[in-house]
Amino acid sequence: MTDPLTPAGTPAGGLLLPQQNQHRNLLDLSGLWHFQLDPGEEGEAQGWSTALPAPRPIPVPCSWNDLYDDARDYLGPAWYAKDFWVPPGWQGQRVFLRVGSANYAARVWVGGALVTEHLGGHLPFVVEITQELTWDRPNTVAIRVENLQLPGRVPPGPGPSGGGVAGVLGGYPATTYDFFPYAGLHRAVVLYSTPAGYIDDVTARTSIEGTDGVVHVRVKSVWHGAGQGQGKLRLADLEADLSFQNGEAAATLRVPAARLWSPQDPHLYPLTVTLEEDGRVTDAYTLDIGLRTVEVRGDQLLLNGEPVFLKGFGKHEDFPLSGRALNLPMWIRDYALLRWVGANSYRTTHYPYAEEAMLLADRLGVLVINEIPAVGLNFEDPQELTDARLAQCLQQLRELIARDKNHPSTVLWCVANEPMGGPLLGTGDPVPAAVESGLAFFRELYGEARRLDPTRPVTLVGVQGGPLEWHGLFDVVAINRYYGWYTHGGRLEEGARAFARELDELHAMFGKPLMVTEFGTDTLPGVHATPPEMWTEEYQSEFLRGFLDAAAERPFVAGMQVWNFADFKTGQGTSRAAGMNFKGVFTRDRRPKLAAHMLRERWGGKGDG
Ligand code: BDP
Repeated sequence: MTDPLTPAGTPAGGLLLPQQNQHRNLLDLSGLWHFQLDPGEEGEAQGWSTALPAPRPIPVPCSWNDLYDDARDYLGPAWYAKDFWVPPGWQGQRVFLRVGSANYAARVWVGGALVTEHLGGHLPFVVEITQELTWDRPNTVAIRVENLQLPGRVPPGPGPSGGGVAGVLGGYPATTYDFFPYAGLHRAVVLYSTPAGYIDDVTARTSIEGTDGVVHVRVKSVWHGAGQGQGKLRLADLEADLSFQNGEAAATLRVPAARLWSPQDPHLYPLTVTLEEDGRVTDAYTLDIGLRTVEVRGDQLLLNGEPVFLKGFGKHEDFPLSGRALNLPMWIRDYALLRWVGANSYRTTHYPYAEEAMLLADRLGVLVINEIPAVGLNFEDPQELTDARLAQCLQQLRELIARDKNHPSTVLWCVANEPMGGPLLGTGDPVPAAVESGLAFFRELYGEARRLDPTRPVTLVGVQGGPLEWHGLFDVVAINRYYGWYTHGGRLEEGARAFARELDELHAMFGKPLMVTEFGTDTLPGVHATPPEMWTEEYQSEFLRGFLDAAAERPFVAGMQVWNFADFKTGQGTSRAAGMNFKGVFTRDRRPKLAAHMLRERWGGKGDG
């Protein structure tokens, strides 16, 4: 019998965030690396994996695009290299290299030997490098990263049918999505060590029985011996024994009078897993978990059994100079502003965000819709492209769930943003063959998400005027709507009425909770008009107000997320002034527009930011 907690097809090893404790070590290789563009694709043949011939300095993590003029629109291969010593105290342990995010395709060499490859720009990958290391001189790590927009990738490059919203908008560099194709090593590259037998993965699932919080924990370990062994789980003053068979063990803890995790009280319990040999602890791993449940009942979304409403935004990992890379000052400021404006949620549009962002969301009580990078899918493209994209989507979904399954803040998985199956925005009917192809594709993704994680609802975000059939497969209906902007321009009231009408139609059609995961208007800061005109601060504010009013009268609407939290960089094109999407309610440097003040009043924002 297949255990649903350890399904086939998950990444070979676990993706636990590395940590330092008395049994394991951690060395962050962030800092200055050597960097070289490789437009002639000669690096592999020329042995750049051992030394770069003409390197320039680059920080890791960082996108390469905003740093050097010739790198701005460059998407081909580029090389990163760094020398490092392994601390002598690590000898006798197993040593791993973990890359937090290499966008999009990566090949990694240690000491000139190719050790791993990875596809997909926003999820970590790990390789053991114990055998490749030297201890008496520095080691060299070289990583080749490229971000070509190829049609078989996810997100796809433009296929024969063009693609996505950006395909309609045009733009340079050509993408199928409406954000800048930042590239490079976007998160930390770390070395970590473990004992020979180590904890490889932990899955903690929580439920509520009366006032008890129940935590079911499954642990995967890698043993140097026969795959048997002992261990323990600890949570507060509770303890349970783990007895491993073939490297796996499970136990359940029951927390009486549990303090449940919620945005109002984001209480976390530290859960510690240990391995033991002859009564001696040989490895330990601690993670903070939240006791909470999420479920869909009828047309309601429930957190801990009570209806919950998501107020918030779609966002981007986007900031000048650092591009899409982990930028902790940005995250700390963004969480402060989410609180200031009274939001309790965001969606990781349109790719998984940094692990640090997820940890902060757990700690601060922010509800996250966690999305794979499936943006710009077009089901009018040939089936072989669809098949290649499905394989990539499945891999990224597995990696995302492996990485983020223990975060209480993740309340929904999202498997795609605005897939297309024909004309957009009501300009024509969906194409039946594309709709069919999408149905098969999404049935598979939905099934995989539920198989890997039966504890969270799953959604798909639909585009205005796109096929509605696909929503029927999912637990929550999520839609992006721009009545009053891309349609009904300049006519706010008419737009809000069309929006309200569609909400009622979708509710009648599906009877499921409905979320509006994008609505917004481009808004130039400092530009005003009364009566409101498109692109002004008044227009944005009134547009958002109209949508919020319509949703407030409809109890089946479980969330309203404004597009976007902040202005962000896009490619260049006629509808993106200065290469920017201006739909932020904050500017790119996080100053509030009029709409931010309106939202704060409406959402009861607290604090001084
Ligand atoms: C939606 C997309 C989003 C775009 C937004 C817009 O999901 O990525 O940035 O429209 O046009 O279609 O601003």
